[in-house]
Amino acid sequence: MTRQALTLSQHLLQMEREHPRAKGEFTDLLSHIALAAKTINREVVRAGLVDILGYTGAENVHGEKVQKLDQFARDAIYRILGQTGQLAVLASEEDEDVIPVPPGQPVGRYVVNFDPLDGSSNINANVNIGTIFSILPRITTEGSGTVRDCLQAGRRQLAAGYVMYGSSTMLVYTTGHGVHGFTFEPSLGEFLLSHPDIRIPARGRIYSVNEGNYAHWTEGVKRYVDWLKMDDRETGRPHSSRYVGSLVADFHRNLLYGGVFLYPADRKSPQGKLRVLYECAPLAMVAEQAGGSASDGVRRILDLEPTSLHEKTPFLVGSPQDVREAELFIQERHQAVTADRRLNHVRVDL
Ligand code: AHM
Ligand code: MG
Repeated sequence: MTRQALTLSQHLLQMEREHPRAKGEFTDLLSHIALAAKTINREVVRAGLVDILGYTGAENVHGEKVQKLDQFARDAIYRILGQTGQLAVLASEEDEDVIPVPPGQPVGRYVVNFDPLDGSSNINANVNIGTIFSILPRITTEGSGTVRDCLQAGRRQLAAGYVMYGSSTMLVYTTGHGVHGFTFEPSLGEFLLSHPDIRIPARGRIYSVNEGNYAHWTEGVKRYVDWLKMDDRETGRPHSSRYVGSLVADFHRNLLYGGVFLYPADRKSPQGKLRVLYECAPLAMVAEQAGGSASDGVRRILDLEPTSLHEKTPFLVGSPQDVREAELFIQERHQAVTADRRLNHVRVDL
């Protein structure tokens, strides 16, 4: 017997019926994100064949070299979402200021913050890369949307998700009703529901961090990672190290298998490397909706109130028990972890 998988559009309509507050216009926005993802995917898979790889020669606002595919992805998202009439304003990791809706388009009620192509240093090696998106309600009431609309705490997101371009291309999203994953079927040109209602394991056996930064870490981070590598069968250590260097790929694997991803603050990058609006807040919403958690070491990522578009934050995300342990080490409260790991939960009784 063959099973008929739901397409993304069918699934979005079903979600609208089950959750009537999920408005049609919002569904329309997600469908257009999927369309942009297909367009970007087409270029990503062709990248090795056509002369599209390599640098444009320009630098983005972070002083990094902009690669052609980054720019293509940014333009595709702007062009396709800009036509929906749903947007008040956009902000992207590649742009210094907010991006107004295209001239002639009506000003809508939603805000999209996005990282067009995350992990772009991996493009030339044919390693997974991704698009990350966050949808917020507009809060200003007059004229075009402004930077205030983009600078909202992550807990106000209406939807968030990512597309991962890899051995197969996947779109994973949440609108606050669980996390759902779709795999792109190239011959149909459709995203098909392959991972309904994803739940992250409460505890994992994987840690993902760039250990090349070890010398720059705080004592708490060093102790945590050293502790994960210790041999202790009773508490399931050592853990395995897995680090792609593409956030979407590292996050996605840990979401399915369980584990923790860290990009902590260090002496070189006192605020960490990853950006609140384009990377951390959307992935934090996905993680929490899947039963996981996300923290800056002390605070919940979704409660951070960003004050500038390109603000960075230390980022711990993944299985809730692992994230809690990492927090305790980072806060130098690791005695609370060691005693209780056997009980399969972390006691915080200091
Ligand atoms: P990017 O937005 O410039 O691509 O940088 C973000 C990427 C993440 O995908 C990844 O987790 C991180 O940078 C890797 O950084 P590092 O090379 O320092 O480990
Ligand atoms: Mg990025």
